[in-house]
Amino acid sequence: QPTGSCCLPTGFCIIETAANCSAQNGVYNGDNTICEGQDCPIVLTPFVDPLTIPAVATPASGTSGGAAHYNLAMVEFNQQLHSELPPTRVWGYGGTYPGPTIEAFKDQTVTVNWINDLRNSTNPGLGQLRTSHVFPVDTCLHGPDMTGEVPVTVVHLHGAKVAPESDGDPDTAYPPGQQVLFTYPNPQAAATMWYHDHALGITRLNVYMGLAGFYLIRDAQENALNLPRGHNEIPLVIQDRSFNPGGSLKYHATLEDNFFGDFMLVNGKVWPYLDVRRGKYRFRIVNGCNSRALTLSLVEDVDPITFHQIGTDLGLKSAPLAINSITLLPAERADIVIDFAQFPAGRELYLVNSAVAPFPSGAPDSVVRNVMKFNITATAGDTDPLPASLVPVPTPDPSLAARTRWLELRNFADAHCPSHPDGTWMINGLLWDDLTELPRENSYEIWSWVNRSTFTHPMHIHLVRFQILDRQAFNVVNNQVVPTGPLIPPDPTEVGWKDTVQATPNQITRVIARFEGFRGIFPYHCHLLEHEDHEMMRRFQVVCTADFDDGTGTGTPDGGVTIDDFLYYLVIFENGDPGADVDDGSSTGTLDGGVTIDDLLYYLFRFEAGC
Ligand SMILES: [Cu+2]
Repeated sequence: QPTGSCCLPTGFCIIETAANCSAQNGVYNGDNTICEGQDCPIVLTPFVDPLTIPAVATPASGTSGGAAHYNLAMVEFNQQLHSELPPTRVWGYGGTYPGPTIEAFKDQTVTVNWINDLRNSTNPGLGQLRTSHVFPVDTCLHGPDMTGEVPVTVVHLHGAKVAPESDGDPDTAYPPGQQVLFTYPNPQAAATMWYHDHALGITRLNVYMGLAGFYLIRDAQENALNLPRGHNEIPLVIQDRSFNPGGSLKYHATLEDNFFGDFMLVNGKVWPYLDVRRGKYRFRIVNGCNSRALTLSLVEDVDPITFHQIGTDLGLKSAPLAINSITLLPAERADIVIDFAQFPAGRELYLVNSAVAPFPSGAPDSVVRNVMKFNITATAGDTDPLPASLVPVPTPDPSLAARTRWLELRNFADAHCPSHPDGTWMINGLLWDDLTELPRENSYEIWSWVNRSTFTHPMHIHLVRFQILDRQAFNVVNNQVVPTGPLIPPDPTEVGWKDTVQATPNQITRVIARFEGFRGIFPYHCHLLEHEDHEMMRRFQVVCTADFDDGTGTGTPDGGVTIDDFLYYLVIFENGDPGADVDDGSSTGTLDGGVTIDDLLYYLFRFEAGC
């Protein structure tokens, strides 16, 4: 019997006869072929594993869903990601991937002791504290050029209104054996948030290993709405991954501009299925991919099935929106309701993806279509109607904006690490240490993302929630951006409170935010993790309301409150400059669009206090 190389579904290659190869579900490559040089694809059967739902985190003290304290350790362990794969080494908070879901309530403080206990053993607690990463670390990048191969970590609660010292400053990532206590006061509306690693220069590697989990904040307003809840409310984090033969996670050997995996995982399972009751389900979806965009639709065969979007990144929409598909870039969330009561028991529906990678200019064969499957059972579910309206979502008045910032997204040759052939994505050509955005506390600002590329960059601003005003095309004339054409309103699925916006190619995307809650320095960045790790991340500083000038008379805050600020303010107050609007008489820093004595009094109060 002649033999040849045989690709097994596990990705391994063996020398076998054709008959023995096919008996093992292998692909026979021909008589006398050899394994060397064979790149055997891993073949996994879709929809054979049930969806796992992350456990709700158990507090060390306090109450889940209210004020509570948690201890969560980042640990290394094995977890089976598909029944046809051996267990895979992953990292997870609290020993699961994804980590446990933290249930929180508006204005009730959660504290978490985040422990970096990554060890070179998949038995948590055993082995030595890690001094190197599972993946190759690019020690030329900002971050690892200081921390080396060590798997430093730091947690960012994405979407949280939180003080800078608990925001997960990427610069403060810490090595195995250390821990930090973060405080989340939750002064914000109900939303689907998620926590994930944010270590400077290795976020892509740490998140890829599994460091992510849900943080759901609820409030009385949402609870008063009759939305699907309990076992009819399920969070779904969608992430693409690739595997080596044997099931270990596969990632690039060197830094590349993107990572696109071959398989789609939902809550840590490859292509899972979910048995559903005949009724409504609320799914809180996070695009947790490193780089891959998702355009999600629900199909039985080809025709998309209508479902409802009820929320955006940072809260509920004003009313449910009937849609057939939704596009989410990494870190964006969608809160959706699917009504399975419209189908008889036994029917099978599929959540599928149609977004090319990179988005939106990738090749058609870059799409990973399968996401997950729903099996409709005979059991009755939640058949209550959706509320016709949800919560008020007032759009901030653009005329209140103290300033508009122009933020150009461009690719440059990498001066710091010339070995990177794809160059580096930068914001205004500036770096992490260039602190040039200093919004005043409580002021509104419009940030214009000017995307001079053919890829969509999901731009995330920490601390704040914002709304998208519009988009506009531009021409580049003599290397200057010249806006052209009409202002395009945001897609209906983007209307609502956001913390991450699709800065679309060759367009100016304008968002408006109020910089409120905390003063201090926070990051803003592209949420394509390969870009974020490679300079597409900068910082802004929320400064005192009384900080108006640096002595140059140009209205440039400098992070301090001195007589310069007072003199500058007096001039713009006297002129009735709209920028002098700092209060509406309520002494809360609420703007009213007019300049009156209230503003001067509030200014004086904040000036005297020095903030
Ligand atoms: Cu980017």
